[in-house]
Amino acid sequence: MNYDLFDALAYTSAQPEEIEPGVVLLRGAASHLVSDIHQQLGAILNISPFRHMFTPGGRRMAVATSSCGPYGWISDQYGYRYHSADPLTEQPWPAMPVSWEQFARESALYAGFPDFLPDSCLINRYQAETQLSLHQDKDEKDFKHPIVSVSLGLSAQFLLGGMRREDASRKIPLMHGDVLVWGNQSRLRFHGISRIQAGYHPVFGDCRINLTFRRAG
Ligand code: MD3
Ligand code: FE
Repeated sequence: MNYDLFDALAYTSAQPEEIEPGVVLLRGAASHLVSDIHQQLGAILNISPFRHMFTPGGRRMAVATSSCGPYGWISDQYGYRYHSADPLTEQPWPAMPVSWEQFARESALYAGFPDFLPDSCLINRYQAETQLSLHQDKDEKDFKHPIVSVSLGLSAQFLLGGMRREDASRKIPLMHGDVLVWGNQSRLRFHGISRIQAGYHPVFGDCRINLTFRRAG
């Protein structure tokens, strides 16, 4: 599949917004890729289905996760980390679809990160009433690489915090097709997702799906 974000953005009215230094919001930028993503996601989840991981402290996570690409994010009694095999199947994670990787690279390039080569895509599923509390993403080896996130299905209120947990956070609505790229001075910002409201999305049904493309290793 041949997808060009630069072409796609030319057809959408929304302009890229730098909502904080190092955080670029591309409203609706993934819209053209939705049916491709939906189809490929089905194939990925047939190999590595959604599951609820446990925190190192033994709590079941409300967000269900899977991954694709060379590395997947895992959490268990030994900690949070990236691993090259799915602990559920003990097999490598499903391959990252070429169209996804291409899209993540183009989004990063658009936001000013020309050398982004993702080696992991974490797939999060939120059902109604699920939230993700404020945290930092710091399990990756090198924070010079950005993270690209794609929101799909039900909308969410994204909480964009500061560099310290106690800093005030801004609420930003994230809708189906929205893309966020964050890096540089914002790479270690605290962030989270407010409780998801029940609803029904024509393609993704009763949930919100978020893809985050990362350079883990
Ligand atoms: C962080 N996921 O998987 S991604 C995660 O929507 C995670 O599923 C959330 O946090 C989700 O670790 C949010 C989007 C995001 C966007 C901008 C940020 C995270 C950010 C800016 C700074 C720090
Ligand atoms: Fe995060």
